[in-house]
Amino acid sequence: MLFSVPAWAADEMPTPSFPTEWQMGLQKAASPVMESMISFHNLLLVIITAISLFVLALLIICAIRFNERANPVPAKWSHNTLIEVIWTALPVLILALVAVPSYRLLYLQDRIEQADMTLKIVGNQWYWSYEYPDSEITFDAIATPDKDIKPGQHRMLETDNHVILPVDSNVRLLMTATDVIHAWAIPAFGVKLDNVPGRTNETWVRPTKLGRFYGQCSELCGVDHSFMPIVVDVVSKEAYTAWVAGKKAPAAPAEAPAAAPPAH
Ligand SMILES: [Cu+2]
Repeated sequence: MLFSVPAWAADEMPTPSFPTEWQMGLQKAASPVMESMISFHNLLLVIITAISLFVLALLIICAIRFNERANPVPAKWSHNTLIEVIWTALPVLILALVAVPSYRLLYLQDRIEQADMTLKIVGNQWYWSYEYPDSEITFDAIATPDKDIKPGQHRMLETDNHVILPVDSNVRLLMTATDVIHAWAIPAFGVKLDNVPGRTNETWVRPTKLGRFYGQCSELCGVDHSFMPIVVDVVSKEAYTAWVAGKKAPAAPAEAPAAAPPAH
């Protein structure tokens, strides 16, 4: 099977979410799930920072006020009902505070009721196969070897064929594998799910930004695990429809023969 890179998916696509040097925090969100993940992450960061500082303060107070020199005759009392109720109830409240958004996020990621389209993702040692069951499109995506990386491209992250998704559409993601467990992951989408042979896992994404998004196989799957990059081009709905039409009509001009396929 020969597939060309469509003209509008040429090398100059923007990358709204990409790791940068000295980056703090997570990649920029490009889906509602990732936005929720980032706000949950920020909430947790506040809570754990406050707890850590509080415990550190207690330790410092104990070390200064109650060391042998400062406090030669220690008090003998034990038990204090009020403080024991507080240090039991407060952690429970904090855990409840964390649990509510945590479960909400878990169920948000789980599945989408009203999907506009379906993308089936199959992990193989060591490349990805993609199927668009609604449009009967199937192709493989093979990592671009270092020698073929062009200026501006990203080593170990490029593939010969790209996943094309329409912007602002609910995409059901079905994941499976043919050999061992892989995991399809795009940080900007907040998607990371195991591709398990013999079963189908489901999640979803609603890409909210146009551009090119990168991911990698995230389950150690063998010797070429690190050579299973993922490239997703999020395009306008019109461009997506044109791409599907081009794939369906084998003789269409958009289906010009690809350049020499990478040696694999
Ligand atoms: Cu893999």
